[in-house]
Amino acid sequence: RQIKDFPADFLWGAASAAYQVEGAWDADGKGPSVWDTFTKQPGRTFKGSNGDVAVDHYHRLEEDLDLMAQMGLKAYRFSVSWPRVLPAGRGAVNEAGLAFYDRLIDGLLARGIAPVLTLYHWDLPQALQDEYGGWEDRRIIADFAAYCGVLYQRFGHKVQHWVSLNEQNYNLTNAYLLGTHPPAVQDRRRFYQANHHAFLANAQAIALFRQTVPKGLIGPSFAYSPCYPSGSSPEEMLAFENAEEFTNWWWLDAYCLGRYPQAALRFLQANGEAPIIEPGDAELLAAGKPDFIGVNYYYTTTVTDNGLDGQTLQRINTTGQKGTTPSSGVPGLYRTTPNPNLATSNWDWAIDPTGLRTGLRRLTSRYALPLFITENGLGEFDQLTADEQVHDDYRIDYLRQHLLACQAALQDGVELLGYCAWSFTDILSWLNGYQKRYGFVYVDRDEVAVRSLRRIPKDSFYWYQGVIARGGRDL
Ligand code: GCO
Repeated sequence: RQIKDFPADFLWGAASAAYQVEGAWDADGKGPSVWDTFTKQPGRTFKGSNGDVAVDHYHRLEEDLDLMAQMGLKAYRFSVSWPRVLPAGRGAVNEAGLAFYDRLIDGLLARGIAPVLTLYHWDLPQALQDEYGGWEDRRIIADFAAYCGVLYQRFGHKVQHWVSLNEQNYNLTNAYLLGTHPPAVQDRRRFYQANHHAFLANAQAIALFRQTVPKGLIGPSFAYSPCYPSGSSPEEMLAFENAEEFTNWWWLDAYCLGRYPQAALRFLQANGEAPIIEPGDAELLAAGKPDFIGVNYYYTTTVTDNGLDGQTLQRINTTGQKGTTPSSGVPGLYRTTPNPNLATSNWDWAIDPTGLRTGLRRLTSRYALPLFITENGLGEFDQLTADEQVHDDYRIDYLRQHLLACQAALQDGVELLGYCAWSFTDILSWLNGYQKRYGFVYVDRDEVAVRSLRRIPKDSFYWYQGVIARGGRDL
């Protein structure tokens, strides 16, 4: 059968996030973020790792840009650190912070690489957390819009692709249900309220974008884990529908349709967990619909209808043993269960390229929007050989299978703007330090020792270089 080619203007990319790569945590006037504070509390992360230095991208910008050019990247997705630009979260702008992103964006453009700018990748200014509890207060909506406005004014004429909020679902689930991201709360009501404010902030930022950057494209990046029923009984199918509403449609309907899915909303109202929705909120959500959905895809989730007790929310592992898939099962409605059909990574994440194809099709059917894979990749324990190579054939295999799934989805009629592999260099894993590596480029350091920070392209670097050069043909 005929294989559809990737579009000629397909954005072949790789991604990162400010806190995970920049380092320079207090350089040139940057204020602290909630992650600067949180990672320094005992027991929060693997071996107490933090982003003070990370992979020092802030000071090694030119070297990293040259590696991107060598690879032939068409797009690079990065995030801006809010407290680097606005050290107190609002008010005074730190010119030195903006200047760093000017150098980054100009350096990309000079090398023919399209910048994909993420406005928020979890590093909330500590000042706003202290002042009013960050996402738990409606003041965040105006403060986030003001911060975004600074970036639109400064970079709107040279950046076309923008990501609004990165993985609100994953970040706030960890922050307010599992207690593993700052502010480490476990409270379902506060969880839904914080999310409601984030939806409003997202919509406000997009509405402002329409006025300021009329030719740009913007959308949120969602940690999308399509659900499967564990079996075909009617009860299991109902549990599957419940899981889709609670883990996917709650966020994507709010972003794309401007409303919450009905059954989940009723359930939360009946349990006193629904967010307080004020007059005007629905109009604001309707005014801030995205141009595309950013899809961060790592694994599928399989669910069953077995009874649940509320205490079984799994915690993300920070001890260096095998991790667990973060779960937000809802008592009585569904519970996650391993899928016997799928192999898992060393971090227990189901490896499922076909699930990506299925997911892209579902999103297209439900929202009829272009899609942009803003993350996909494999976190593994990479080994540097004695002659300084990394033979990550497992990563090549993972990425190749997922690109084949993208190609099949294109064949199915999905509109796909691009694919940003996670990640370009190795990065600081938020909770897992440097034992869980994702990059095309190995970085010489670990949680304890910063070492040389030397960049060493892995086998996957040369493989992806070839894929891009061939425009995705002959995967
Ligand atoms: C990790 C995570 C991250 C996320 C990314 C989400 O190990 O810390 O996997 O790298 O994938 O930050 O947007």
